[in-house]
Amino acid sequence: MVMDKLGESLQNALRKLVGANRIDENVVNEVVRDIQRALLTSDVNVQLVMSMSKRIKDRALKEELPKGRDPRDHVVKIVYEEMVSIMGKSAEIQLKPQTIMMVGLQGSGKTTTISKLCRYFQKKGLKPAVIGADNFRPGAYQQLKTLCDKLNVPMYGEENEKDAVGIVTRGMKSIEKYEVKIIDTAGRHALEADLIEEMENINAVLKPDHKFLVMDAAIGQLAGQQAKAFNDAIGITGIIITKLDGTAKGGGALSAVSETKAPIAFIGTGETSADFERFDPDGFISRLLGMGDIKALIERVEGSISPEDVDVDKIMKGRFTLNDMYSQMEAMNKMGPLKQIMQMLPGGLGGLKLSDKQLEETKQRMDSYKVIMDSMTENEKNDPKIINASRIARISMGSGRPQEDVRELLKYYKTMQTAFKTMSGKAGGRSLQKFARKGAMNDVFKNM
Ligand SMILES: Nc1nc2c(ncn2[C@@H]2O[C@H](COP(=O)(O)OP(=O)(O)OP(=O)(O)O)[C@@H](O)[C@H]2O)c(=O)[nH]1
Ligand SMILES: [Mg+2]
Repeated sequence: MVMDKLGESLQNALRKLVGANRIDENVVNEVVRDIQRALLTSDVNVQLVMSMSKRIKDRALKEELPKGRDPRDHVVKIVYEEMVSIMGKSAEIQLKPQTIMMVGLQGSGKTTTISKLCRYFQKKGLKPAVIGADNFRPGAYQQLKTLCDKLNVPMYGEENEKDAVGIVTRGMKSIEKYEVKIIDTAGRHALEADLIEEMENINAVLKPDHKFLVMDAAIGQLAGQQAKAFNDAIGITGIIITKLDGTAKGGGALSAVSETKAPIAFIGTGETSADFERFDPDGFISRLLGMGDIKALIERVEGSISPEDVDVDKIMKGRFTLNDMYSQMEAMNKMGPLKQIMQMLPGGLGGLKLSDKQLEETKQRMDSYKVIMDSMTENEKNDPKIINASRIARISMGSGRPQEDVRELLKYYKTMQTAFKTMSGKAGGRSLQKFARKGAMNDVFKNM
């Protein structure tokens, strides 16, 4: 994963939170300290880290807990929101014919990023073409040509021609009929007068819709100053941060540009044209925090899981069928890797430490249960009582699983059914609903 060190430290911090018995000042302070350390190591600006920590603490301890929400989830949500708020904004990219000029310092990744952009637009059904206007670095023409050839993208260039503006003018005629025109320009080791002048000249003839500044993530928070300098010089419409895969300073680069006017358009996460994605702060942070889709997860924990997923009413009446169990497994699968869900779930499960091997076995077991259930009839799934020895034999044949696996599934189903029945007898609706949502999965693990 990109920025996995930062991700790991943040996830460890959140795990403490999720595993805590209750949320109090001590827990919040400890978690915030961990988050601070993680962000500072990732080169996020100290001031930014401090003001964010203060907001997390204030909100976690003072904000009124929305009705029915688990305090742990509330704090997780606060951390998530505050993390999103310190990241740069996402730039809008329209899927229509457009001209894009690439600028940036030497070696920042402009040329490589062009091939990534071509692939991005190709996949969106738009035809890209490229002009190589880097007349500064020897070999620049050939590098771009090779990348474009791989993607079957036409490239206009003039080897050994020194006049970049001339190349651009002639190039624009040559690739006139293409929808997305991308222009590569030369990099320099610093933003000097001659680079600014060349950018201005190309800018003047090209009048591009987008001017993308390409920056290497390894510069960390210096990305802020660089973005500002380029923006002041020619006006940037979007930023592309590259090489997020190769540095621990990515957090610094991503957060530093949030101060500048230019939003982040894309991020580069590797050397091939596929290692590229639109920058989306929400998705990015939720992945970084290891939450898969944190929103879905929190909603689930908050109790708003969709009725199709688990029919709580039915379960409350004591009719918990194999179909319900199946839906529950499906719902779990939809939510992403088991491990992430476990880390997120409050109470019991969050504290249950299962090894990767155990988790893998559990997942395989659940997958196998699904295969077995696929070989059952609707009647059998709705009324598992009727599954006798001959039916077991048939289901085993149909699913290609040993009969003992079918028996084990039925046994597991019975355990859960009994648990539901007991709950609906003793407890009120709320606790049963909670059980239906979380507790049942607890059983999955305890029984295995
Ligand atoms: N790991 C990794 N490497 C990248 C990424 N983007 C670019 N690179 C590498 O960075 C190096 C420089 O990339 P270029 O695309 O040539 O950079 P440039 O800005 O065009 O360089 P100049 O034309 O010399 O200014 C190459 O070795 C690329 O493979 C990325 O997202 N991840
Ligand atoms: Mg280049």
